[in-house]
Amino acid sequence: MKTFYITTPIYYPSGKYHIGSAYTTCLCDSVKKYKQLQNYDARFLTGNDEHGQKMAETAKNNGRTPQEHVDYMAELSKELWSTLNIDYDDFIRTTEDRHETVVQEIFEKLLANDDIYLGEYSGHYCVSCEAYFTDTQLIDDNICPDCGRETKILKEETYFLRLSKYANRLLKYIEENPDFIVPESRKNEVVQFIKSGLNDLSVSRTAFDWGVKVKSNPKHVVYVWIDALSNYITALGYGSKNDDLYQKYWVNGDEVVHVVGKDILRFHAIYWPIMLMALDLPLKFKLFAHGWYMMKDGKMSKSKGNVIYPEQLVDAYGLDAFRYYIVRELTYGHDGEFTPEDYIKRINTDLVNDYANLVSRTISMVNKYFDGHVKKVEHNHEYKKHELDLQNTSMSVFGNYQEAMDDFKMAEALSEISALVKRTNKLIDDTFPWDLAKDDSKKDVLESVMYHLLESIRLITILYQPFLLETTPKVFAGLNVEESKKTFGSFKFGEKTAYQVVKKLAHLFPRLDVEKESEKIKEMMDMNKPKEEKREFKMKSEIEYDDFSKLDLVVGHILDALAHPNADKLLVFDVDTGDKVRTIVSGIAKFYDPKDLIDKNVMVVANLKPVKLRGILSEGMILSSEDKDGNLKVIELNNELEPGDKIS
Ligand code: ME8
Repeated sequence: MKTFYITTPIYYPSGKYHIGSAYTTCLCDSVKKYKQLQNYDARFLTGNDEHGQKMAETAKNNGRTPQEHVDYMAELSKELWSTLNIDYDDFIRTTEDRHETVVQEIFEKLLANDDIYLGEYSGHYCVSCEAYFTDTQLIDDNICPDCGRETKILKEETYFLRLSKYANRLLKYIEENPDFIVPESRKNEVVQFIKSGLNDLSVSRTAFDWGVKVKSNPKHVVYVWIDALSNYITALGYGSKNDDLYQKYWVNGDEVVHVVGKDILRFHAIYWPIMLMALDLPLKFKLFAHGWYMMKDGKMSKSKGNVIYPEQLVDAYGLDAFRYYIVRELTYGHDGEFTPEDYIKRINTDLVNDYANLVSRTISMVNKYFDGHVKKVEHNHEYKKHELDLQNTSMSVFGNYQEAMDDFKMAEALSEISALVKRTNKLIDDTFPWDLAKDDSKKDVLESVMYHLLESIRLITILYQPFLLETTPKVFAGLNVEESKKTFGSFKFGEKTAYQVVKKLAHLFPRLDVEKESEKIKEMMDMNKPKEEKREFKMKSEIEYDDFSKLDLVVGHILDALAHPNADKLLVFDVDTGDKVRTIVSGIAKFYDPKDLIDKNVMVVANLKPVKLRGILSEGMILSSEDKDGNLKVIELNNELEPGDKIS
């Protein structure tokens, strides 16, 4: 038996998973089921990526320790996958011993081979934004492009992974293995990136400790990517006492596929292969990078109130509708848009009108005309050409479907099945069974037509198995199809020679009212909007009153305000602070028309060391507040206050 190993990315369990994560997971699960139908020994891995500073912060904001948080989220994730009937074989968590000990070994091995070395990361750091910026991003050589504050050069000891050493080998590998990264456009993106020059990658941190400690230097923790990417082999037992699965599915395996979103392409297409090369491990995998589900107003985000959770859709419209829609709507490698209308229309068109309708019409005709029983009849009649056409369509659909599935083109594979459903429905329009039924001499013809409908439904249902997990068993049961006739091997007209259908078919899909149901989905999305969003911010360390009293805060009166002549983000103010009129430069141009601030009383830090911002000396700072989306608003003071009044 050939082996097949498929993986999702390991998800960051920072919050509930939305339909984006569900997309990748459902896609992988459907591919696994498809491969099983092709008689592969298929293994499917998913899991959670539980380390890192952000995870520790999220835990803190939720009043939990990091471990409590990731434990809780692992349970939630597993519950979701169970709701979606995901048949994974293993669920890896990066905080598990089986993973952490091997990551430590991997790190030490790379260190011993000099593929990892200790160095220093130095860059412009903005303390307020907690981020490094490159020279080209900075304003005036040292000003943070985001908040307009001064950055400082920060040096941090860190380990680096040598990427450049392997660049040519990787390029050669990509060239020699044209299917390594698909779609082609993504491959080109990767090749270009490598050719533009690879900088060594920082792979450890000392600023936080929620991660795998470097064994030989425990003040460092392994930074996310070496930790995360290794999951694909640690889950198979690589580096442990029992590495049978690793040997079977990786080293001696036939096919390995990592399915990832476009945003993490580079990590999988460059860092991961280089890690494997450096470890001298076989580079077995193929990479499929998919696009994103977007919303009408851009990315899904809780605060926008445009998030929809898989559980809500499954609850309202059933599992199969969700699993069908989610892999049907994104076309190969591209982004797609989720809209409530499309969701309902897609179910109505493909599943209710075409498939369910075909099945229920056929079963009721077979009951009405043949008391539920028909058999294969060899009969040359006037409608033979339609039947032959249907037979031919089914075989070409089968070929196209497999080709599409092999290339991860789920939407294409499903539209191939839809084409066969439509062609089968057309046989009814071509042959007018209700007329044939009126003529006793046409009984054979009618039976042949009914038989063709049933055989075609059987074939369609075989192809739907990886997607419609609840519906296909119902349809097979309705047609009394035996196990051996549900396989790809039995995909051929005439393989099942007689049918005895049930009197009444179990309920498949209800027809939906597009307007009413779309509204319902919109309401669900609205409900997901946080009622009163808790602000997440990191509290700085406590200060003494003396620290605070070092600030000279005074009332300033804005006399004039202009755009900075050399910087789009900055405004230049003349501010009367009692002692004198100061020039103050502030990074709030994006949020104000300068003239609207003239004559306002504002809060000024008067004893801030003057700094030149794009050629203009700024003698103080005007205080602003920042909302959760990063919008700045100047703190305006009562107009009865006088310039120079002290604030404390
Ligand atoms: O990146 N539509 O985790 P993650 C489709 N831990 N896919 C989406 C999506 C959307 N709207 N939003 C996110 C990580 N994704 C790392 C992976 S693997 C060794 C480490 C996809 O939870 C995204 O593209 O941020 C990515 O493939 C996956 O969800 C996990 O994202």
